[in-house]
Amino acid sequence: MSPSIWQRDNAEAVVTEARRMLSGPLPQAARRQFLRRGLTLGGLALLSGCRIDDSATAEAALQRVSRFNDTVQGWLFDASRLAPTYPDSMITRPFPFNAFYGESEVPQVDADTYRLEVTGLVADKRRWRLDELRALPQHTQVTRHICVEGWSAIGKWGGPRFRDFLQAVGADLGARYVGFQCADNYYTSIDMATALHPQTLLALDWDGQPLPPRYGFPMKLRMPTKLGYKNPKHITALFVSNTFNRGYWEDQGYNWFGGS
Ligand SMILES: Nc1nc2c(c(=O)[nH]1)N[C@H]1C(S)=C(S)[C@@H](COP(=O)(O)O)O[C@H]1N2
Ligand SMILES: [Mo]
Repeated sequence: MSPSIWQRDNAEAVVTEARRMLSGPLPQAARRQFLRRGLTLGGLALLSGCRIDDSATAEAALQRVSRFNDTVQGWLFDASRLAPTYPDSMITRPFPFNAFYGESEVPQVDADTYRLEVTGLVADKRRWRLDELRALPQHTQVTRHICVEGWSAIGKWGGPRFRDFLQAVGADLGARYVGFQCADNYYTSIDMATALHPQTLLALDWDGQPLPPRYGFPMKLRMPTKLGYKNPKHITALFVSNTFNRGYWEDQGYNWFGGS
């Protein structure tokens, strides 16, 4: 699909979504109160008594705002705009570790038996060994990783461009999403425009060395255009799809697009 068609489809989606939101069941007074309380979950709890009086309805309203946000972010995403890069001297040392568990529970993946599973809308569903991924042209980038928990750090990642990999497997580049499964049962999914962005790397290296286990061995998807939780570590399987899938943190309320 050409970028202009992609943008037009999204523009229509934005208008439809905005119209639905404005005519939706959220009454004006409740809407004002909702905004005044800063759209926090705590604030939502205080809303009992108004017409959004059950948490399922309030949650649904919030979800709708978040999905609207995804649409707008997808629409505004400029596939040719590059995230800032930094000199090696600015790399954060030690680079922080983060996961939904502690560092002692990092999964240990065996390099020799590892195979990346590739399914969905791809011509070639062969599993990939690490040396095959290393045979693709390698790129190195020093970029800033931003975590929603309030920290950011500069790191150096290397590996093939995800775009080159998707082309190598004959992926349908007009499909909407790419989803990921990880060795620690983490999962997430991204929009195809970001998958094809020139700075989106299938990172095999950190700071010139194979990714240490804590940073996602054997491989993570590194996207300087997205927040930390959208960058899956320890990827074991990926799938190209037109069906929307969420993610580990997204299922707990984080915004799906997660642009940074
Ligand atoms: N497989 C997996 N990937 C993950 C996570 C995780 O828990 N498991 N956490 C995410 C979050 S919230 C952040 S901030 C980054 C942390 O990456 P780092 O350990 O390289 O700093 O990994 C992201 N990817
Ligand atoms: Mo994060």
